[in-house]
Amino acid sequence: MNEEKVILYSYWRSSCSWRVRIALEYKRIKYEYAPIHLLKDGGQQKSEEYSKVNPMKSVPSLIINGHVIGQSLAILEYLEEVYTINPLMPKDPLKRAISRQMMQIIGSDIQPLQNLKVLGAVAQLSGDDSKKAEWARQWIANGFNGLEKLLEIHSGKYCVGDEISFADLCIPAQVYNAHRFNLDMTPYPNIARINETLSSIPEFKSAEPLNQPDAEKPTC
Ligand code: GSH
Repeated sequence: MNEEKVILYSYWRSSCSWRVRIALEYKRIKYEYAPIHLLKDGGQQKSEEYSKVNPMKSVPSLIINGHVIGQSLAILEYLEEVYTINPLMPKDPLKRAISRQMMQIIGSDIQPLQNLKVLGAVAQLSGDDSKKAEWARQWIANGFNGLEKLLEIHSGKYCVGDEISFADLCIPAQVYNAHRFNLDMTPYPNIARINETLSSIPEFKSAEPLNQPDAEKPTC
């Protein structure tokens, strides 16, 4: 394996970067934090230089073992396969499938619809900036409705039983965004409970937005 410095391109408030930060902390992988400001300079993710790192012009991207990997869920899978210390998936194949099902509700069915560029398009097409929050709330609720049902069946202390898994890594950022867009969390007691439990785990704490070198005082 080509050992070299591990670099994470990240933005403090990026939900996809947040999941990867938790995994890096959890697996005790030391890394350099390379901030990409998603709003400054028209969005540094769109720069020519960064586009060469990540052709989708988004964070996170991880430089590791001589490779560049984008897409947060692909990064999680890589870390889990290569760094076997502190596993982030159960051994049981069914539990793994359920964890991925939950992870993809957030990673594929919610986050892409409330991403910065999609919210920008919503505002542009509707000609109404206030539609952004309404849109985001609608799609977060749509995903949370399904996720909450699955948690009623499968959760224990964490999303799938009592073992931390990929699904848990996706919870904090999505709940943070739910609050940011003023979604009423009352219908989601399991999501709120698991988020609360996760928030006291040191590796989850270190990955929080306000603990990142590029953190700013939230303005919205
Ligand atoms: N599917 C990608 C992943 O999981 O990594 C999504 C990445 C993504 O949407 N990242 C956001 C971003 O960079 C931050 S959470 N947005 C920039 C933009 O919308 O211009």
